[in-house]
Amino acid sequence: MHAVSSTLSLPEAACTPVGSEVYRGLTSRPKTLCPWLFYDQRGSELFEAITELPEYYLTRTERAIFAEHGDEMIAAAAAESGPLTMIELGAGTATKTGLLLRAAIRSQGAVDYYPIDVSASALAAAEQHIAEGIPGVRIESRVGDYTQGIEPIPCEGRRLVLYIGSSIGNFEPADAVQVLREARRILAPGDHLLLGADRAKDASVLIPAYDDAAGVTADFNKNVLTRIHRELGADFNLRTFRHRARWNQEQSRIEMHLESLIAQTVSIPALHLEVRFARGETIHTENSYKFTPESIASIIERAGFALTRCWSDPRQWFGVYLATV
Ligand code: AVJ
Repeated sequence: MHAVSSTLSLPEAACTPVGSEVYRGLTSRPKTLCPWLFYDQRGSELFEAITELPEYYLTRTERAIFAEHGDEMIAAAAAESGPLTMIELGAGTATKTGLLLRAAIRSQGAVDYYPIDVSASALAAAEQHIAEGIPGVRIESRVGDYTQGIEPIPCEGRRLVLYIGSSIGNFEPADAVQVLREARRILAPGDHLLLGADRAKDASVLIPAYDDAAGVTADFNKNVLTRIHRELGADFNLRTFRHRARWNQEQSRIEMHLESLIAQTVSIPALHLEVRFARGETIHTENSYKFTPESIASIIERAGFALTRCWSDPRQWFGVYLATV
């Protein structure tokens, strides 16, 4: 037997990204699981469905801001000296980016676009719908985890890094600063970051956005248990867990939890793990931070950027921030 594996007492599955995260999270107190676990194929479909829910205002509000101010955003980020090159972190299928790509094409005729995402299939979908629908985009996608560093991106003019959709809200503030610092490393003076971040608002608007009447967000949250069943053999009974969305006012974040409705032990064979739940105990599956203009400005500035402009919608529910290095 190989020396390294003989010293490890954990089974092989505990060394895969999913296995090690599930092991870490379900042996922690309180129990947690990282939001990236949501996004298997079914989870990605459920997220797309969430973005179309009447209660989930984020996606349509950000899109409306881009529709209204996209040309100004591009003009503010561009320089006389050359074309703007666009880079998108966590691009996914890049459905919202079209408005900004079109704005760039209106101003400079064509645009180089580098979407980065962990999902190769999402990037393939992005390439396909952009090639079909937006002539003038030269697209070169990159598969990878942008939080672990970004490869340099060549360009003649200036770079604009897009980090939209309030993905930044999944990180604790200190980690959010780190993520933006990673982005800043590939930028030169005069390059820009365009950040979309949800704004703090009344709980009566926030809670339904994360606990919708049709139950899509509940299915999205519970899908993580289905994934652990499929990939690690866990015998979760979905009927004994309930979706919970809470507004944590002190930390200015929505928290999603899965609450065990009974005292129970769940076994996860691939991890040689038995997980005990008390009745009412939860797995904390997501934080979605909500920002004031001041709190997001602080994160942007701690990451070494200077905030140059911001835009919002008439109800001031969502914010788009332009910053430079
Ligand atoms: C993709 C992280 C922006 O926090 O609103 C949607 C994910 N979770 N409904 C968010 C999500 C529950 C979403 N982000």
